[in-house]
Amino acid sequence: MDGLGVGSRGERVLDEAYRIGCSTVMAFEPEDVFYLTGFWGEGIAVLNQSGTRLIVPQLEADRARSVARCEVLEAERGSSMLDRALSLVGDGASVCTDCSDHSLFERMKVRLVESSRLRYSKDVFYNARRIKDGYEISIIERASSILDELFRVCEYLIRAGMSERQIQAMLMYEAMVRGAYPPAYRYTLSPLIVASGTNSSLPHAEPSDRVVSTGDLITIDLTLRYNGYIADATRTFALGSIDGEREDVYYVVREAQQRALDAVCEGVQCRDVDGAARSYIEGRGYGERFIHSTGHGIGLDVHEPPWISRTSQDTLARGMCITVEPGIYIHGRYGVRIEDSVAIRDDGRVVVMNRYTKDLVRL
Ligand SMILES: [Mn+2]
Repeated sequence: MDGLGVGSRGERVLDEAYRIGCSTVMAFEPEDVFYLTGFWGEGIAVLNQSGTRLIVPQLEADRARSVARCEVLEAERGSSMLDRALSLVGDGASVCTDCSDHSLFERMKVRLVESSRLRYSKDVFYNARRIKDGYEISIIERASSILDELFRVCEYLIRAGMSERQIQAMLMYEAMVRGAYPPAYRYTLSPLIVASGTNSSLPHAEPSDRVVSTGDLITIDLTLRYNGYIADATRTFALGSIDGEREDVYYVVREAQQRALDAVCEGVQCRDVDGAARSYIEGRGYGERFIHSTGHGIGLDVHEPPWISRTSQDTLARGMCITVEPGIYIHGRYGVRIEDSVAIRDDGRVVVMNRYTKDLVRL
């Protein structure tokens, strides 16, 4: 990470903290620690107007010092790390933290001197992180181009007779040699979604031993991390020739996805981007089968604000990176989803970061 960027990211977080009356920030979540320091690992970052300090256990100290763009302090793992972090908090400070561990939060409260206040706020971090700087966008663009390469790999890799698990394993190999990592998303066990045939009717299917065969739709949802940042894209392939019904649904989703992409622009309400996809799908009679929102922000989390949903109160702005991913899921039979990651660059230009074709590709 570039030092300048990390510095201004800290300023963004501190500005958000001031807005809720806090002058010190304590970060525990790896995404937020990374955002503030450039170090991804076990540690606590403390930020106030005198700068950022990172407290790490001894085993991480060398690694932290080699990458972190701030002062690194060592403490014994556990409560002495917390004590060290709290010792950096001045008397009478108002502290906000992303710590969602209740017992840790209570311990902090007890140990802070009486004149200090502690409050939980994940929004301080999310609000800062929702606007990416040029460096962050360039990383996500590079990550997106790796996903495009992997879709090209699918063209020669996927053959009738392979299991979803085999396809996942081979794609993960291809991803990891290109520098991409599993996203460590907690709500799915597997790093990728490879959903074939009936499994493709489940938006978050886990890869199984199901063997792919001619006539299947195969949804490949690639959510991978690269230099800390997430890229997210989905293509639905056909294995051999598929029936007319499946092909029609494919092109309904494709048109809906294009309409939502066309709606993306700074100043636009996120719910209107959702509406562009949803109203088209509803008009084609599949409204009940579009069972999730149109997209979400991406960055250091797989899903983060802004939310591209029917009820979203968010407005698109320069620096945002989002996904656009409508889908149609016919219960117990098949499903189609097409997803691109999109950036609104700091000059206002909308860039669809995935370039891989959205024509129906027959493998
Ligand atoms: Mn997504």
